[in-house]
Amino acid sequence: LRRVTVDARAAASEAPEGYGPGEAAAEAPALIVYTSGTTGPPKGAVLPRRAIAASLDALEDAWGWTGDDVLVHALPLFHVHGLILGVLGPLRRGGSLRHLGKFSAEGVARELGSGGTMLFGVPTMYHRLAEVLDASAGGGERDALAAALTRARLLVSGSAALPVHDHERIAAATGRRVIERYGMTETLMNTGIRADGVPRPGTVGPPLAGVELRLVEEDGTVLEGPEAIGEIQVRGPNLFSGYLNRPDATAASHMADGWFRTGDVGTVDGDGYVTIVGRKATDLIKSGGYKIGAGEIENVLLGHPGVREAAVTGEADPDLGERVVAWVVAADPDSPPRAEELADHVAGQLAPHKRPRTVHFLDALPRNDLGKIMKRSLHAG
Ligand code: MCA
Ligand code: AMP
Repeated sequence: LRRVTVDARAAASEAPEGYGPGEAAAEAPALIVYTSGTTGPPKGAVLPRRAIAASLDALEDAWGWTGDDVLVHALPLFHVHGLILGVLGPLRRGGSLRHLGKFSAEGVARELGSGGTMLFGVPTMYHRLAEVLDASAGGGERDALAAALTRARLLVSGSAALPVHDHERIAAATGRRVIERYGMTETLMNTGIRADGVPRPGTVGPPLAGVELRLVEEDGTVLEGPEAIGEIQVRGPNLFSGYLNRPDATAASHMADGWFRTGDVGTVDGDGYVTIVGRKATDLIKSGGYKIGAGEIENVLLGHPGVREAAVTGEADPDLGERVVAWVVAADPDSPPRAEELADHVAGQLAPHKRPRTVHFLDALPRNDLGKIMKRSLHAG
């Protein structure tokens, strides 16, 4: 690639007020990252410079992240994980990044085996690494991967829960523990296992420096103690400044005193380690680490001429964590659209990762007396 050297100081006179060289205002928006809700179009989370700096510096503290680190990953660069942690992180520390372009176990082995020090990934990627490590016939590929993972300084998983089974398979093959951290587009990073801390598979570690975290009951009661299960709320310099042009959604997501409602349900043990046990909204699906709103897909399916009614659910999937499943009543039951046609329709209008991986055709959707679709009984089916 051609290398372009930019003289930021020389360009200063052309920069708009507040965006020249040196530090722009801490509250100035740095990025607007879109995130799916349960209904309607995605919302733009406005992330100020302050939040990005605070979150990356908290990770520096937790992981001893320095300019000597060489980060390896294959994350998409349009989300917090790949863009903020995966690109701005190395830039802020003065370190470097080797992006694989497309995820592969072979690419991970190559880059961690030749100087990479840290690996960031979503659970689907670690699951795929565990599959290679497990393969008895893996031979050279398996051994090269095991050696590369063993050499790395830090293996970090986030964006969704890494199943304990995958944790254990990687530990058995490499003697190394993957550590988890818990974040969200609106809050950036909330908790994480420290590099010098005790890894505990299934937990996401204690709150990062500067982050306050509490559990709250449905009625607003703040819960205490290791037995408590409640909604995780967070407060700190890592939080976004609001949803773009959506004061209603911003207000709905915040408590009066600055606490943000994550919608995740968790517990906190005696050492402050947080475990995520579920999520309040059943209409949010996490597939391959991507957050996907069921309502958004239902609306697009309903726009297909072959579909009369549609409901979308998330079902457990060993590779993707959850997979998008569509339940469809065809406009003409005698000639329903093909499942691939519906998947292509969603992939074309929204994004390929939002396409249904399974389509079930039904004569009618189960509804309660108020006409609301009973999604839980679809799961049972
Ligand atoms: C397949 N493809 C299609 C179709 N079917 N394209 C169009 N129409 C179709 N019907 C294409 C896809 O575009 C893709 O192409 C290729 O086929 C494979 O697609 P897919 O099967 O979906 O990919 P995969 O291999 O299953 O992906 C697994 C993955 C991916 C690599 C783990 O899910 C991934 O990158 N996840 C990362 C998500 C993430 O970064 N989340 C962070 C959110 P092509 O290969 O050319 O693209 S931030 C967050 O959660 C917070 C802050 C946090 O805590 O981190
Ligand atoms: P997003 O809105 O795409 O940024 O996704 C944020 C959500 O991902 C959180 O609210 C959690 O539900 C989930 N998440 C992120 N990291 C983890 C983790 N380590 N374990 C479990 N869930 C996670």
